[in-house]
Amino acid sequence: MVLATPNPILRGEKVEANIELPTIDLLGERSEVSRQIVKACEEFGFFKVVNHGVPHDIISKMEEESLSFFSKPEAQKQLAGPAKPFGYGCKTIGFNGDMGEVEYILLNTHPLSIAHHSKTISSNNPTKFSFTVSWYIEAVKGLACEILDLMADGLRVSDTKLFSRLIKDSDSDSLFRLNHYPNNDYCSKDRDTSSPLPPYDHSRVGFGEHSDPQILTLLRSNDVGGLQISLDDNVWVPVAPDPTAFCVNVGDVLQAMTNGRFVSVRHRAIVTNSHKSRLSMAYFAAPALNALISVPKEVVTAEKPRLYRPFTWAEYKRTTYSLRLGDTRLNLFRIC
Ligand code: GA4
Repeated sequence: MVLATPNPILRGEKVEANIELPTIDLLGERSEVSRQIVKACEEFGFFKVVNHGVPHDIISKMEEESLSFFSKPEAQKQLAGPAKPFGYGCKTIGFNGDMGEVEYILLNTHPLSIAHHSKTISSNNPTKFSFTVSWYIEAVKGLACEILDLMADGLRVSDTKLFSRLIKDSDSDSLFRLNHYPNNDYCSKDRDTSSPLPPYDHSRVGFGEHSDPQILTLLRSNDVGGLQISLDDNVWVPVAPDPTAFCVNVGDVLQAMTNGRFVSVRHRAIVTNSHKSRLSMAYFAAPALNALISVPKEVVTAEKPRLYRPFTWAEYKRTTYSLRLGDTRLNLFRIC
């Protein structure tokens, strides 16, 4: 990890330019891989996986379908919206007034839900869209399960399938999100183009800072940057884009299930001044609504007593949706 002198940015924020996320090679020796994953989740809450086994073909087909949708005229895209709860959304995020410079498709990963929404997202070939999404989701779900099992191993949890079982449940409430952030050509319409832009303009937030509520997030982005993670208050670390890798992060539920050993870190997406738009595809692995979030005995000790009260995913989700994007929620479930 290389630490650089922080650059002062707007509103007292700092961006640490040269911190690199831990990179985990899934072809490595199993016990070493699980040790590295645990370390990354404790220190960063984020890591990159390479040699992940998700076929390139699946990723590029999903990217193609996404770009073909986002390149449609706005009026046509609106037919697949609003994303309340699922479908196409533009600029508005959630239900409580959050906004960002982003357009997106949000889907529940249940096959019937995908098939239903594909009819409006891709009216000319819904079967193809639905097939591509289902194919992509099956592949990333497999990767998520593999990573969750490695985590359980690394934490010495005897029930090694404890985490992955939650997302394998056919009633799992996992989500899939396609985010499309505007490019520089889009913003140059309203600005003085005579002076060059800095690589990032922090007044242009694509997706504001937040933590992910679920268990685990697997994000694949194209070669345009914008993702930043918050390691300390007001210090933001840009994540260099790597289309060959998946960026994995711990969600709030996994922080609770590991009794705070793993951290669900706040992150955001900034609109970069690239001529190409950023496309990211996020799989949010979640339990079923009625699942009780339990803490394995191995992570509760005399020195580290239980941090959170038991709750169901439905209860946690309800709290999440009653709050704003940037609000912290897991603290509300803490045992004082
Ligand atoms: C953040 C992570 C996922 O994108 C998401 C988001 C959800 C939404 O866009 O509808 C939320 C946000 C996310 C957390 C707080 C609430 C809910 C918007 C919002 C203001 C799909 C999710 O699960 O939680």
